[in-house]
Formats: sequence, C-alpha cells, structure tokens
Amino acid sequence: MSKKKLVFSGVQPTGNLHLGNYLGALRNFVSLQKDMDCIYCVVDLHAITTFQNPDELRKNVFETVASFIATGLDPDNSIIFNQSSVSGHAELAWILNCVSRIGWLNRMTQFKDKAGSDKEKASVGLYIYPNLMAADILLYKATHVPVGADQKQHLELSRDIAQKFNNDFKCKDFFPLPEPLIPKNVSRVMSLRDGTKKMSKSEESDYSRINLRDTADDITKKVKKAKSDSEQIPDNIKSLEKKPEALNLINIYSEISKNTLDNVLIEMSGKEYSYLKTKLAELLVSEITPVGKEIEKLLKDRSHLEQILKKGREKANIIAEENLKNIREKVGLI
Ligand code: AQP
Repeated sequence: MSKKKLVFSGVQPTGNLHLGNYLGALRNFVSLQKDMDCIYCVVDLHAITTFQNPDELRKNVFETVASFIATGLDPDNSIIFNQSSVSGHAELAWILNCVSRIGWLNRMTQFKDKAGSDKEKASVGLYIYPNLMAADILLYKATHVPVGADQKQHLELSRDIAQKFNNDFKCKDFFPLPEPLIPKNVSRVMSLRDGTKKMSKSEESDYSRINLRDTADDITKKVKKAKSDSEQIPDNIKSLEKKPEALNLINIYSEISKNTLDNVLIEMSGKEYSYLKTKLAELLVSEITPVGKEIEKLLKDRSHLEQILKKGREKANIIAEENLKNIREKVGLI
C-alpha cells in the first residue's frame, strides 16, 4: 500500500448481488482501483445481524467474491477478503461501541427499516451494525468509502465516531474522517415493482430486481414486467416526480447507456415505456449477462476463490494489526 488515499468498502454476503449493488457500488469499486489503494471486504459479520443459514452464508461469501472478480476487481491490485477472517474488525468494533453514543444509533433509519415494527425482537447486532461499519473503515484508516446513498447516514456516523475518538483520546487527525463516494445519478436503484423501495437482495419478489446471475431471458422478462406508466415519456424530469417507477427505469437507462438524463429524455420523449423497456433490456443483457457467466465460471473453482480470500486476509491483517497496536495504546489497553 503506497498511495495516500485509501478506499474501503464492503458488501454483505446475503444472496445474489443485483443491479443496485452493481450500479451503486461495484462499478465504482472497479474504477477506483486505477488511482487508489483499495480494500474490498465481504462483510459476513454484518450479514449475521439478521439470521443466516450457515451453509447459505458460506455459499454466499464465495458468490460475492466471484461477483467482485467478475465485475473487474483485480485481487493482485486490490485487497479482497472476508471480514470475519480479520479479527481486528470485531476488536475495534467493541472499542468503538464504547465511543459511539446511543442517541446517535437511535437516529439510524436503516435499523428502523430493517427491524420493522417489533424492534424489541431485533438482534443487538443489527442495532450496533453502524459501529461495526465504522470499525471496518477506521481499522485501515480508510479515507474514501464508495457506497450507495442508502449508506450515507452510516458513513456520517463513522465520521462522528472517528472525530469523537480523536477528541476523547487527544489524538487530532489520528483517524481520518472518511469521505463517502456516492454515484451521482443512480445512487439508489429502486425496486422494479415499487419505485419507493430500494432494490434489495432480501426483497421477496425476484421480479423486483435484476440479479447479476440472471439469464438474458430473465432480464428481458423482468424489465418487461417492471412497473412504469401508462402515459408517454415526458420531455422533462419534473413530470416524473410523482412516478417513481418510471423515473427509476429512466435513471437506470441513463446510467447503463452512459448518457445524461437530459439526453435520455430527448431520445425518449413522446415514446411509450414499452420502447424504453426494449432498449433497456437489450443494454442490460449486454452488460450484465457476461458478468453472470463469469460468476458461474469462477464458482466452479472454489480453491481459486479460497486463495484470493487467503491472500487478501494476510494483506489486510498486516495493516489491521499495525493500526490496532496504536489504537490499543491510545485507549490504554495493554
Ligand atoms: N438499491 C441500491 N441502489 C444503490 N446502491 C445499492 N447498494 C445496495 N442496494 C443498492 C449498495 O451496495 C453496496 C453493498 O450493499 P450490501 O449488500 O452490503 O447491503 P444492503 O445495502 O443492505 O443491500 P441489500 O441488497 O438491500 O441487502 P439486504 O437485502 O441483505 O439488506 C452498498 O454500498 C450499498 O449502498
């Protein structure tokens, strides 16, 4: 690790990665590798904040690594590993549990969303999840964190925790305050069935999302069935404000075609959504299905994926141990 800026980000191994993960995170991860040192982590400790079947979890860890590689992450260039294999994450999380404030956690909207109406029954892990996320980032003193907009609040909390640690232990600038790197246009890819909810692995209906492993047929069918609008496509974005599903399709099309929203509206205005859907499905098939095929190929060689994780874990552990030594000293732990 030589360059000054350091990127850290994680993805939960909770199932098939989807277009939201791809546009909100993975595509960004890949482009950052060129200019910065990057650490990409399969965050299995985050995954178990909600119950995971152990066999499924193991399978999903490998699938997430395969998805990283298939989208273009280079294990010789970036550090790729699974969170639980570097024990420093859990150790620093404990220290940060003692720095973070209950009032701060009470404001986290993701906990409210994920815990649902019966918060008393949610795991303690789910509640303190943002402290573990802060530990993930600060363990490496990462300066930049590429995430989707859904993680912005957690990242702000990580900054608050870093700042409080630096103040409490009188070590100004010890932890850098990590900057979020949030994609501008599609920071939040929405469900194809309900444009007010984000596209998510845990959403019950598979028709709500495009998975990276979907076949061309699946993708075409899902796009065709996606909710849109009965009116023609307007020539301005304001008219789409109350039509979240239609806006979502336009946003995805703009991102996948690498065209601005204004240009997309010039191209599409006055046309039916079925026209947009046909074009969108074609683009998605050509961008996503090669990734899916690569994932399938990589999954056939488990030992190769294990090697990637092993190499990543060793490199991550060196940085983590070095930083932890200083952290323990600051806190007064012997
Ligand atoms: N819909 C989305 N739009 C944009 N970005 C997204 N991300 C996730 N969903 C979208 C970004 O992908 C990265 C990895 O996310 P994650 O899988 O670790 O956790 P998540 O945000 O909780 O994703 P899911 O799909 O909703 O998982 P489940 O259903 O298991 O909770 C993050 O950078 C995230 O912002």
